[in-house]
Amino acid sequence: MYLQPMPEAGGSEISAKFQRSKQLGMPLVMRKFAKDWPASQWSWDDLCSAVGTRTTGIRGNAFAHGQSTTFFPKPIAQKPIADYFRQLERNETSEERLFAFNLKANAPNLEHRNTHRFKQLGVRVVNLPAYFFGAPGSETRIHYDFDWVDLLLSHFKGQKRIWLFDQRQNEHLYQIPGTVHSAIDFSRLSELRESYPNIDRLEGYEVVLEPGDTLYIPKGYWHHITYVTGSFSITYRIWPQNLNEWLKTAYSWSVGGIDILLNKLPGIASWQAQRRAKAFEAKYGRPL
Ligand SMILES: O=C(O)CCC(=O)C(=O)O
Repeated sequence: MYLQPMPEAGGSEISAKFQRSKQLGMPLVMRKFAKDWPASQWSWDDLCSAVGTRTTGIRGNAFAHGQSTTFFPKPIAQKPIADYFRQLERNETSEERLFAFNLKANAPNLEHRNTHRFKQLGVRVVNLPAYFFGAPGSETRIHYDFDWVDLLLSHFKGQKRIWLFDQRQNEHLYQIPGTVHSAIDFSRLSELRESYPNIDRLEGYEVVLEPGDTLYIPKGYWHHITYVTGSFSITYRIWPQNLNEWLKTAYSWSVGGIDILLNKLPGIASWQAQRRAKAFEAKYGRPL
């Protein structure tokens, strides 16, 4: 696997470099772009008192729990959110994450308005921030977002390492047919090299995000996240900007929505799993 450093921009060059990256569909780290956002000031104490005694479902390592094709991994535990935040503050190693968490609903007294901050980049974002928390050692498994939109991920606490791969890498990633997921459990990458030899041909980008950085993830880019320390980020989606983009996003939501509904019907999920396993074996000559 070959990973090159993610392209970067800082200070006054950010807007121009972002426009160029967006045109080319290339990722970009904008160092310190979000350093003045309210979220940069939140201490763990602030976060704990803002969520009060609310509890939530904590996600884990999807592969370890046999959920490698589930869109939203199922919770592995229910716990008070403040207790989880204290674990992150103490940097306790675990697989525990909050994935696309709705902090806005759980901590309404914090200042969550950020959409205006992207004017400098010349884009409008959807006012639906997704919050991502993770303990050191936890991972968000490799995937790309099914709705085919550009993402802006701003990072506020701790450090996390992100690997990005473009759509030309789909076969090297052993994409599971009909999903936005890969068959490879990246937490066991070195053990899996022999069974998945295409891993050695993978080419992508790597960055370690620091508080205040914002990462532009172009549509269709695979992302794998390793939490280095207890940390959190907020992702916004950029509104589609032309008819083509709207059509592709609308199509992805319709197909994704129908898929989610169909999978609730008895027998459909296991039938889908069998179909995927067959298609995977036909494509890669090895079982899923
Ligand atoms: O940071 C993470 O853990 C996941 C981020 C992600 O998947 C996203 O922003 O779409």
